Amino acid sequence: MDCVFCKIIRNEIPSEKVYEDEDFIVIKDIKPVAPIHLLIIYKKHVEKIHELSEDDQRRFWKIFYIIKELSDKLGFKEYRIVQNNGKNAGQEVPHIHFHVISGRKFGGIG
Ligand code: DGP
Repeated sequence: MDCVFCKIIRNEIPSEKVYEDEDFIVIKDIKPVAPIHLLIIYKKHVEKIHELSEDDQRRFWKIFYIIKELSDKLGFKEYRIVQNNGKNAGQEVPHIHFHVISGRKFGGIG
């Protein structure tokens, strides 16, 4: 599959991985917008939230565990989570992922 995140998951493209389990990997974003900018990527190729099956949805509880683990490990306690769904929402890579960004002050969204 010609998807950049699938290639990263298969180790065909190098990335700075900070976490991995059977369902998710977490890498550093190649274009960070803050000192800490992580991408939590679902290993299965699903584009958007509304395409997740019930089984997928049950696996997503782990995102909260991963964020807590990484905030403890990397030492960030205040952070923003961004999840873009679809081109008009700003999604560039059509493979579901969550941005976790931290290390500077953010304003309101919009
Ligand atoms: P989004 O716009 O929500 O689809 O965010 C996609 C993000 O993925 C964007 O911040 C840049 C990042 N990205 C794209 N290609 C690569 C890559 O090859 N490696 C890494 N580490 N990040 C990438």
